[in-house]
Amino acid sequence: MADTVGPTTPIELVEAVYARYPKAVGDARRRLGRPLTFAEKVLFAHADDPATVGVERGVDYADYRPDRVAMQDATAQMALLQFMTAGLPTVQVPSTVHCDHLIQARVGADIDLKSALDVNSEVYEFLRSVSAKYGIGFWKPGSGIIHQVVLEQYAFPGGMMIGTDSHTPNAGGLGMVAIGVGGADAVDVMAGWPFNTRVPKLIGVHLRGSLSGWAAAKDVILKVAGILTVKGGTGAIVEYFGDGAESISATGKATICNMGAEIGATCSLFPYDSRSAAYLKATGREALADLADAHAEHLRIDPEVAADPERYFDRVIDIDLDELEPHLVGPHTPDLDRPISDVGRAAREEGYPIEISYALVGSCTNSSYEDIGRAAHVARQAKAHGMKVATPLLITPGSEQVRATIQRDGLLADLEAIGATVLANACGPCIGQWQRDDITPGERNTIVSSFNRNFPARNDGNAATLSFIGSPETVTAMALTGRLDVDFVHDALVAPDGTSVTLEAPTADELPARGFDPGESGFQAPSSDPSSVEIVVAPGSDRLELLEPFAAWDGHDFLGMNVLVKAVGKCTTDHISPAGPWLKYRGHLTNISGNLFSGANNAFALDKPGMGVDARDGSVVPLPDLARAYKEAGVFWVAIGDENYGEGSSREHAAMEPRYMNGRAVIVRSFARIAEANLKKQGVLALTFANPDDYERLRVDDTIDVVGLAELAPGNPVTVEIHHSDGSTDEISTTHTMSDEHIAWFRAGSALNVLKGD
Ligand code: MIC
Ligand code: SF4
Repeated sequence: MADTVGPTTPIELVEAVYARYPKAVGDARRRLGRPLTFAEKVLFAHADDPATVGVERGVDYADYRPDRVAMQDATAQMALLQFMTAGLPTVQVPSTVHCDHLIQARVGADIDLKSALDVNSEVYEFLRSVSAKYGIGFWKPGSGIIHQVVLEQYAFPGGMMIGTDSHTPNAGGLGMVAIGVGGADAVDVMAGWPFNTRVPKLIGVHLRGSLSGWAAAKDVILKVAGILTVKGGTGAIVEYFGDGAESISATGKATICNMGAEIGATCSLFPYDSRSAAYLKATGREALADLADAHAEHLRIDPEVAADPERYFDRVIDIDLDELEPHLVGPHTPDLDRPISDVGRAAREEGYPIEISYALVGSCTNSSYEDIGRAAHVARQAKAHGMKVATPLLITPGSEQVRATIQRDGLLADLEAIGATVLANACGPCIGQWQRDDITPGERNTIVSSFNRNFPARNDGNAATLSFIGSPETVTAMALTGRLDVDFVHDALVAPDGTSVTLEAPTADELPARGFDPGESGFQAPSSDPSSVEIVVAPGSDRLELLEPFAAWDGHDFLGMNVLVKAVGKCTTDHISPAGPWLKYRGHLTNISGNLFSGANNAFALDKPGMGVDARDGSVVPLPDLARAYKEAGVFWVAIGDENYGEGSSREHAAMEPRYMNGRAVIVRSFARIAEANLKKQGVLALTFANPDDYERLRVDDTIDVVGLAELAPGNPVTVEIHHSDGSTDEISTTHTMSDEHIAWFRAGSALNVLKGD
């Protein structure tokens, strides 16, 4: 397999995929007896067996064969530590590792990258050598953020991939079904097993009209997030169609698909069109564009479905792009959506700090040539009037190719001329790798970014920072005003000489007229002599630790468990296993478990996030310490969650840590898709209250029995007995989504144990 892992997807791989389409699409039409959406065509073309694959949306589990696997450095460590224990000589599907998350943003690109190479050398060397040995392509630090590199090099219309990052769906902008997964799912596929997931529901978004003025691709997804909310896309593929789609560039489409993660969607998808072809050609993939043209009928929705979408989709949303205004979402959640014209009013009413302390442009979501071009157009207008930013503006290019090109074409200079600072091609401030020293911890302040997530503490580790999200041009304009309450679209700004300046709506080339400058290539091919590659995990390292298998289930019900935490409200993966300073322990299960639930708001100790009550003596202690104390005492525990538990990231640490610390069940009102899948993979019971009000029954000093485990079966409820300290007991019913295969994982201790045949 190693010979197919190069710096781009080989045309032969795409030819082989397209060759499967006529039969698979024929099978699908015959079995479903109706025309198809584009997503259905891609799914059938990648079904392990299109003739028998499950078809009932939201019910059946199905096996798919993705064309590629992509992993980023923060999640790849755990994925590859698991893969290593499987004992295989090489990966079975073309796979790549991208070093992007571990680079800290402090001073600027060059210095920050050098310091990252130094600080993370042990981890980079581990990832490099594992990649070299097992036939995996390796993208060095500085080459860019995984999703941009994938879009530029690997994504292709009608393909399917999985990636160990929740924003993997970015590749949907080029017509790929690209799904974010935990590392254990990636391990299955790399080991040659199919990717098993629930047949997704289908939400259709009908785009009419065309994007113009200040409205950007970002505003489409902010609007959709406002409509669907953070859980509205759970278990569904969001498929865009309609004439409006073609008014959006390929990179703009990628922005929309990227942020589909924020509404819980399995992935999002655009059809192949002339804008996709233009992007493929501009990124050196002319032959691929020609091939896609030749198969175009399979790479879009059937016309009958587009004409009568309500009949075929589970839900349809209509958006008229002609009427779309620029939006800003936040704080603290990506679905709190307002048009710019309404932000000032809301800020005053809600008491948000009006002055903006930082503005940030870039990330995997919004750092394309066009994005930076539109932001630079705003900057040029300001410069012409002698204006500078009123608030510091940080720019994170998404890839080395974009950085080299925007530098060559003077766009970075335009932004620097108004005072912007350029950071390394990496995640940086988007993932809490931002060393800010302008505020004190706990200080309430407002930031605006063109990123995708705005959970508390996400960017700077400070839960009191109010983070808002908009398009790159919106963020740049807001950096100029420095305030939340200036409607830069309709109102004039004041230049230093007192003249008033009305900003023109930004325009920019979608693709560089002189072609992309590839910059410094960051790709390293796997070794041609794998046996010579040695993988080093130093004993005693605090960054890397080889994995011990989790113990198999002993056949007994779980009795007398404590309630470690009862999470109130949002409990995202950033609450369960925060990133930022903890990113350095992503390859060391013991050490990273020191952050378990440290951001969670616990009903039993609400004064401060991350605190818990020791059921044995009533003392209030940090949750990670409590979990460890229970583990050391041999006590099993459960975690209780509210709606959309585990929303956000794909990090499987949020499931491995509870498992490692003796958590045996997580019982919630509802799960986010990846979080639930990750728990099942690690052998934790992922249970949902049959009656959501039962959440209220849990008290701090309860003990919990989960009974009838010997009869665990697909579709059967699981009984949970809640024993209160007053001697009373509540017996409640919970549901689960375990298939026979998932139950086998639970019995074996984890999915990995099954893979290894333990
Ligand atoms: C994120 O945006 O939260 C991350 C960091 O990219 C995560 C992955 C991780 O936690 O390593 C994601 O989105 O999956
Ligand atoms: Fe990196 Fe942020 Fe994108 Fe996650 S969302 S991949 S942290 S840039």
